[in-house]
Amino acid sequence: MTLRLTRSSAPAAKTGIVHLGLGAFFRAHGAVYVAEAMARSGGDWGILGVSLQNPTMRDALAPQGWAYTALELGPDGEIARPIEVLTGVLVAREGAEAVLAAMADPAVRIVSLTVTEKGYCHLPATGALNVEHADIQHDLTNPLPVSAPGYIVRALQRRRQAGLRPFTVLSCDNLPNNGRVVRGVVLELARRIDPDLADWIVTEGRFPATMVDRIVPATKPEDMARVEALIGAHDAAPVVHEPFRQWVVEDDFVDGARPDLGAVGVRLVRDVTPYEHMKLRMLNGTHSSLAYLGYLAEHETIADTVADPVFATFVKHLWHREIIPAVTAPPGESLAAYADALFARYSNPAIRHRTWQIAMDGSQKLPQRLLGTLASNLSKGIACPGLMLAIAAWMRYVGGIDERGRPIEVKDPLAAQLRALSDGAQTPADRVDALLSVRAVFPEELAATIRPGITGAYELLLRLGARAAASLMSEDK
Ligand code: CS2
Repeated sequence: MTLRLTRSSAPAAKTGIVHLGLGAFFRAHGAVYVAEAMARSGGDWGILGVSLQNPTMRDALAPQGWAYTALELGPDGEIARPIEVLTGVLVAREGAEAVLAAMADPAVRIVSLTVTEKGYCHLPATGALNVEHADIQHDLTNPLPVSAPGYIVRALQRRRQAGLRPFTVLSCDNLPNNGRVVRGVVLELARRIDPDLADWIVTEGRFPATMVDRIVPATKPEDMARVEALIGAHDAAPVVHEPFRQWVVEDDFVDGARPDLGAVGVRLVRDVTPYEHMKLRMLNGTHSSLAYLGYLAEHETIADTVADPVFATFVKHLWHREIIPAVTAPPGESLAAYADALFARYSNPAIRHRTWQIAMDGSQKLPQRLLGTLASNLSKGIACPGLMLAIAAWMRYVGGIDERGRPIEVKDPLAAQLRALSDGAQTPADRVDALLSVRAVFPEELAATIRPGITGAYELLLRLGARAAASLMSEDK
């Protein structure tokens, strides 16, 4: 019988960070940086994880003393590293009081989050709090919250009442200006609960924006078997990731309190915007485009998709003709070199990142990944056939039937609405119109401008299929 992974020693550091949304990405990215920063420079920055929905992570990690393995998968080899930075995991649905108490602990100076785009309960098209959201409605009147913004507001309320300093709120999700988005939803919710609290957050609170990057596919059974073979023990919750990582953080923390992130390669800057534009538009924009088109063309992973010469050409054209013109390079970066590096990362055959996984939650991702680029180009008169095709592929995908007539399991908070709109339309053009009318995704003016282009791309997809349509788009004209 294989032994269970155990922690090498009791946690040395006390909890200084509470992390909301303890998924694979944060455990393979932020948690690793924080562990390294403490190993390098000390400090009490142990991380208490919070699972907002279900107990799976807590139950997997508890018997191993909160330790887990991060398995780096490079094209030419693998490295397994033990990560021992977690001090515990709480499950919010089982006990909101314990989570709020932890967030209100004076030793906690940072609350970080990876709750995915939809966890901010905002309207993706504008960034404003979605006050109609059922969780926000709940949190407005109930002191024990269910949403991430609700936890932050109620915990800040407790800290203010106790005469404590606020914690820094550190969003690590792929949102444009994630600091401003989380600040906006927190302030709006706080204002409706207690205007004085909102004023205090305005003056004392800090919400640095970040750009996070590392490809971390969902852990699969074969990854668990690989880890077990490598470390000689059973780890119930390992993470797998590519070698590359990047973290750019605005250096704006309450009282300057943070781990020594600069010592371990985190870039601390005054303004993260150029990095975040580059990453969201060049990486996440092409990731989503390849996910919808690749899925429809029956490619299981991103690596499989870019191994297909049609999509390799398509994605390169997308970068050079349609995305780079809409990106301002951060100081010292070459966008062409960044695109080449992305292509190499996507081609890493050891990383099995499913197109289906990336296709998830498209309604929350499209605005910052594709629509901003499109709007910027159209205002400059730059044609965008590739981006139009990617959006048309999303429309085809959320219709719920693949190119061979089989059902697609569409995961999206708007899945039911999108499906109903798609099913209710009589013609392909009506279907495009119906989907373009979803204001949470498409601003009115942009919808009107892109309507002819998207309709053409959608009809092309129906006629030729994703692969041939992508091939046509990439022909040199
Ligand atoms: C991906 C991202 O799942 C997705 O939507 O595009 O998770 C991507 O892998 C990361 O942002 C890379 O840093």
